[in-house]
Amino acid sequence: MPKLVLVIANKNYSSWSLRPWMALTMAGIPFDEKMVRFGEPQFGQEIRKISPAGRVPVLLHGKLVIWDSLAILDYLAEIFPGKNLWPKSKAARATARSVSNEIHSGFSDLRSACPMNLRRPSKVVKMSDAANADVSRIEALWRDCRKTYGKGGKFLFGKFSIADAMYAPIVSRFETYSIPVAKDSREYMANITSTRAFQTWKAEALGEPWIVPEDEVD
Ligand SMILES: N[C@@H](CCC(=O)N[C@@H](CS)C(=O)NCC(=O)O)C(=O)O
Repeated sequence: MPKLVLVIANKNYSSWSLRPWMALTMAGIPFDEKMVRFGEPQFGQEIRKISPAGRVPVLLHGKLVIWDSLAILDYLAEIFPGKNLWPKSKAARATARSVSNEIHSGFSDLRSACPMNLRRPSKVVKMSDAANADVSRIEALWRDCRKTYGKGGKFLFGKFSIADAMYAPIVSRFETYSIPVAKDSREYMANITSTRAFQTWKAEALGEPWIVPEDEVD
């Protein structure tokens, strides 16, 4: 099988890059990574040489170019069926896909109020009602998934799955913007942040010297 190459941007800011990186790392799938840096004048030109969509992440597999974080995760689930990146049972899988698509196409109020910035000292930010409604919905869906499918495991569907990878950037946002959440949400967040994968990503993010002013929220 050709080598997998994951093209990402700055670990401090690139929430969409974190998703496939986290899934690959949690599953122990070997891959190379290549970074195209935000805030550099040549970012657009560089990324367009790799993917016409002009965004990260991108997965390169031989001649195949796969862009979009969820498409990459789906492809990985297909080529590594033994890793069970989606939950095994049909009902759990359908729900995992629903919550993954919900974050993929939604929660824009929360996302724009709180851009991922792992380096940010944990501090409250003023949130709109719409952003607070996003937080409540996320907590409710985490709770439902864990209650229905997650018993006996630390993650939304028990074992780590694509759904957890999709929500890992949200976990980081809840932390860095000191968003008040319920005890069960905090427990789930700790289960994500205590993984070696998340800690490695975060340590590398904190070691990055580059500041992108438009992604910094006071
Ligand atoms: N739906 C895409 C969105 C990717 C995306 O928006 N990536 C951002 C960075 S995290 C990006 O490349 N932004 C560069 C730009 O807008 O020029 C995915 O899930 O991969």
